[in-house]
Amino acid sequence: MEKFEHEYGAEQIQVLEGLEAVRKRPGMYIGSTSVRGLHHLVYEIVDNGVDEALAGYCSEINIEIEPGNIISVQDNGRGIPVEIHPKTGISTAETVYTVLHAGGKFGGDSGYKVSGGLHGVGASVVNALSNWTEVTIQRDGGIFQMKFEKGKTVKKLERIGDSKKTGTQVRFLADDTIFETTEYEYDVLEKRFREIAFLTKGLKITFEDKREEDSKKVEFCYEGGLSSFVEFLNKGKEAINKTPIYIEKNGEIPVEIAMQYTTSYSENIYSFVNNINTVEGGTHLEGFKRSLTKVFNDYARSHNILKEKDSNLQGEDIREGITAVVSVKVKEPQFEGQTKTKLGNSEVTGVVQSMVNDALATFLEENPAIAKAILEKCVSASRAREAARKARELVRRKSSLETTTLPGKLADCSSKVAEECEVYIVEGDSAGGSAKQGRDRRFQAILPLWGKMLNVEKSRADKIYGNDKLNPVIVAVGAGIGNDFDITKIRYGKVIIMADADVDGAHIRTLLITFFFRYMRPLIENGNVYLAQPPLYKLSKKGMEDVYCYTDEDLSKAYKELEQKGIQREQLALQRYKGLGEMNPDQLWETTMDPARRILVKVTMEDAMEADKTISLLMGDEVEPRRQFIQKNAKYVKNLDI
Ligand code: 0RA
Repeated sequence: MEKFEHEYGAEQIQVLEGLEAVRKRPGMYIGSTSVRGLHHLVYEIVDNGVDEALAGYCSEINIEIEPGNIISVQDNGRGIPVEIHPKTGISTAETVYTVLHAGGKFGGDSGYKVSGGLHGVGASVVNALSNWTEVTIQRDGGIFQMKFEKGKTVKKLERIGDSKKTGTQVRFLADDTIFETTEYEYDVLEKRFREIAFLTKGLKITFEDKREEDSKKVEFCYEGGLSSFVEFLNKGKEAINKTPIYIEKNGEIPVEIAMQYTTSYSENIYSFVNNINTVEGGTHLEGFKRSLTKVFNDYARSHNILKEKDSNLQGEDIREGITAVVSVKVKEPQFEGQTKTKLGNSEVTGVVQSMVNDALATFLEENPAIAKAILEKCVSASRAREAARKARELVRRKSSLETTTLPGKLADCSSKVAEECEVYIVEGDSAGGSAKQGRDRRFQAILPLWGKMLNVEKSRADKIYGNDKLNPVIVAVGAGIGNDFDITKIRYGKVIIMADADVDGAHIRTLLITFFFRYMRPLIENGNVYLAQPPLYKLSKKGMEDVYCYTDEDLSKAYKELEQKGIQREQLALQRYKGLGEMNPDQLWETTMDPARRILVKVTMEDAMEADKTISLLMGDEVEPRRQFIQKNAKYVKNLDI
């Protein structure tokens, strides 16, 4: 066989064993074999191009999804070196693709490999988990190419032509015997590439999806870097400082920060380490927050905004309405936390803190009007916090005096063991009624929502307590809100949002998720919030058990399966559910509430951030982005009353 014409030396055997280990335990290298893991393959390859850009040699990365879910990533960097590597006796390029963790070590000393990190496992892992990989390098006046199958070299690096350009192109097809799916999600990739472009000032990234007839193409390039990122995040909000405050320092630990205050009340700080979103924060974020608190308090004192008798502004007062992105590059990052997205390196705190101390203090001195506007907002936040505390105490005092403290409409469950209890939050009285009758009252509670939904965007904590729609949710969950939220006090292990599968349902879902994200964040971080999935269709026929379908794909699958059993489409009655209210209590139990049969979707932090952004866009002060959003989503938002 041609494939195995060369003999294996000891080095090569080690290589094959290494990649075999990756194929045996892919999860250890890329997290999982779900669609997330699949996307990680792309990020891994793109990261290599980003590293080349960070080293100053690459200005453009072109990514394509070709028909058949083949990924192509082309950069215009120096090209992976092609000469024989002294350690392995094969080309450096082949070494990079076949030796585990070979990325930086074999590639020279140009500060290579700072991006990545979380799953910065190297191109060899992508190669091992692909049906085939093809690498084409332009360098030293030539075009070189090599090919692999499931990690094994099937065509060694060979010069196939001439070229005056330089760069690297990688094409690969993920192995469908390893991944649950090999279908890439355009939106997920697009979002990540935009993020990378924001984080890598000046780098041009193009992304084209060629899987369908009419291909989609986007181009990202931000000369403003993180400032552009912050402006993007604040689209739809009214800015207090029109130009984001921008801080950059390229020392031993490079730090880049942009921040902008808006008239909103939420705090949106995103942090990154080596271009990875540190969702759980860490030492870099700690340094930033400490500095903010110190610099603004110092300024307020020295400019007599805080009088001697006044107590200091608290961190949360100073962060109200802030949108910031903090990005650091750390050589050997230690990631901690549940999802390994919390930076642990203690040396980073001081570096960020002292840098922000200097830069921010200078900025405030040079821009007194902006300093004044921001501090006015901080002071009013601190007053609101005080008012909220009083409102809360009032609620507490009331609840200790009254016997029935739970909301009147709540149909509670009989169990008092939180872990086994669930509360269904249901929009609409008729659905609430069906849910109450259909539930298993031992462990399922029902809270129908009524009253007017508060615009979470424009409200501070003191208003939230008083809102007739949200207050019952707070009392039912039983663990407070904001800084007082205490997850050990929750009365239900699962908080399940049950809304219709239509536009209004989507609206209430988004609002509730945003509310939980802003006021009970640990509930989402801890995975306690779920979405119920009511069916969209029912297929029925006399003498046959009803078949419920939750998506359009489900429906066509069901038709096909029934056809194989000899039941034709024409014999079936199709009911399309427009709302939960159309189901009787038994049906609701069978399809949406019975733990043995229902589908629950856990709300992740990513979902929550997305919801938060949608709400900002829909509820914010500026009309233009809202109009644009509605136009773009016109087919979904027909009945949305905003
Ligand atoms: C190390 C050294 C050199 C190039 C690269 C890495 C490199 C790797 C990748 C991976 C994807 N695209 C890439 N582009 C460049 C070259 C060192 C030199 O020319 O002196």
